Amino acid sequence: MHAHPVTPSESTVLQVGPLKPSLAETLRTEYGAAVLPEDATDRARFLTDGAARVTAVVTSGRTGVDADLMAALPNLGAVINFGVGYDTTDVDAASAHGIGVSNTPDVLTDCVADTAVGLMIDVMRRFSAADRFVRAGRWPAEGNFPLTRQMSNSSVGVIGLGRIGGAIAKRLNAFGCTISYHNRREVADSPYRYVGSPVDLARDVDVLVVAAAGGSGTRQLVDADVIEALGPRGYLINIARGSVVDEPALVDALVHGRLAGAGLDVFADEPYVPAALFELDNVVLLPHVGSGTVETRAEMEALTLRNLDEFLATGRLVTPVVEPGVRV
Ligand code: 8YV
Repeated sequence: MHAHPVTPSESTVLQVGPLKPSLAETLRTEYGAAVLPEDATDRARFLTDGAARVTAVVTSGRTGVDADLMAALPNLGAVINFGVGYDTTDVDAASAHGIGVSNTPDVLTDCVADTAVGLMIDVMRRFSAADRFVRAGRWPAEGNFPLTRQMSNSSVGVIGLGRIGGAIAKRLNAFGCTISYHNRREVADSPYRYVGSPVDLARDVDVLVVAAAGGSGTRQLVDADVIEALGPRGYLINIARGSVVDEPALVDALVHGRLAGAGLDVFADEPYVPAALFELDNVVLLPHVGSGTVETRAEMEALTLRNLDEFLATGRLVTPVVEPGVRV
């Protein structure tokens, strides 16, 4: 139970964008939260009547809060994000206004790392394609499924050796993989080899795993040159954000056999996936499910509410990425 008193007339928690149904329900019943209307006219009316009462927003990486919405909410003190990635929220604008931003780190690390390993095994061993082969009745008709590629003992480059990248590396280490990485900065005391550029990393490895945060700093970090360097025997895994990869270049390389395959949980324009990929058996396509287990989503929900409770009670956040009240 979250014992926050509901005082909508003085201060309002605002839900921006769809949220996990149980979280939306708790926000509504226990915090008296309002939901920002999607429709532009309704939204304008809501903001005219109630913008000044909003002190905290709860949103997710799917929606976020842009600079315009922040400017329209004069008493906003915190954007509380369900999810570790907050690239849809304008953190520079938040800092400039002294608006805090929190996310949900750590609690989803294991599930997202599991997803990366699952995608890597699936695309290299072609399990999903082999499953389709069995279901289509092709085994009796065509005999053995074609041979695939060994995943264990392969060499892997991780782009972004943060919490999730580190958890992926740890798992792959147990599979006998040789791990190197590229990161904004070399990670002190890392057991893995640092490579100064994504192209040089891609040239060296069988598999490139994208685990870097999204946002302007990593936009198309994996560009056409990186994909070419990975080459026709290379695989790309992305569990981070579609924005980190030049998606048209990736699709082109896959369609024309200049890349061996890809395992993708994230896309540039979700929920839309380039239709050209549907035709290919050397890609595994997931609908952004990396953190999507009952256990992890419950922990993300609990951490979101802990941030909200802390903010409403003390003006601080439990897991801030931008501290509230500090104008930068
Ligand atoms: C989704 C994720 O954000 O945490 C992240 O950054 O990508 C996922 O966990 C989650 O579905 C909420 O949008």
